[in-house]
Amino acid sequence: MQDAQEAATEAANVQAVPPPPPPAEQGANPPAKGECLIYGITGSMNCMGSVLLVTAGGCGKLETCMPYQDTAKPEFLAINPFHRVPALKDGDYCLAESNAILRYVATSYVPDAYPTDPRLRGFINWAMDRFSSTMYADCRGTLNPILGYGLPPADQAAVGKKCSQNLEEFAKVFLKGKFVGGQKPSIADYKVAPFFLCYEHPVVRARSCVECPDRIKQFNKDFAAACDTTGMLSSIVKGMFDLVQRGEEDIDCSEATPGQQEAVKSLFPLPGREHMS
Ligand SMILES: N[C@@H](CCC(=O)N[C@@H](CS)C(=O)NCC(=O)O)C(=O)O
Repeated sequence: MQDAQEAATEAANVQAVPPPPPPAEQGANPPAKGECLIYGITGSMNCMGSVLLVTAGGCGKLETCMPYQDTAKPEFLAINPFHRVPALKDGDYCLAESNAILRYVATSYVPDAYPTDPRLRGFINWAMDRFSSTMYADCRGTLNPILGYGLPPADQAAVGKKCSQNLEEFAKVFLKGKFVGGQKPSIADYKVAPFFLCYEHPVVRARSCVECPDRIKQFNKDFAAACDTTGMLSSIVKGMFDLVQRGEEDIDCSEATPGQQEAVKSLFPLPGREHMS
């Protein structure tokens, strides 16, 4: 039986235990080990940065979610009421918008991709903001029409030229090192890499008048070597645009890899994709 001294010691120990956390709010108890689900499709370059980051960081995976179809279902709207992919679920925590997802995943599980040094972090954020606020518009006028999301712009040559100039300027300002993050890829690199790889495909030059700068092509090689070691991104991008190049009328996926088939399937039968931005 317990004597009085043992009981007193036990009571003191119990009191020393910190109080329980406040009642569960969304995200109050993130799992110790990341098992992030990235809702989206491989055919969406907005999604691929997050998919590549969780894959490289070993902290999550893609959960296929078709825009305009699955994104309208109540179970998806509970994750992202604004419909769009990518969206993230990490335990009971939900998040959307590709930049927010990249920041959350890196801060939680892949810290090397989002260094805490305020100056480097500021530079990385600057590159991400530059892409989102200005260069994403270039994608709408160059990549999206090729993939069937909307009509080509009235002056394709002008839009292609502006896009090429913006790529040159991005390279001059942000790619003084190997990556935006310096020697190591950062979340800004994950953000832009899927789009930059698309710009290198010959069909984008032929149809959208984009001249992909050599520095961007070099970045694509470096990023593939560092972050796309399985070739997931490169095979999907090549597969999609090769198939587009062969003609939308007769898309034969029989020789494509399963990843490419999934990417292509995710592109062509989308109802309402012309409204996609
Ligand atoms: N600004 C958003 C853009 C996301 C976006 O445009 N997603 C498209 C697919 S690429 C989408 O989910 N469209 C479906 C819908 O609007 O229902 C981001 O960076 O995450």
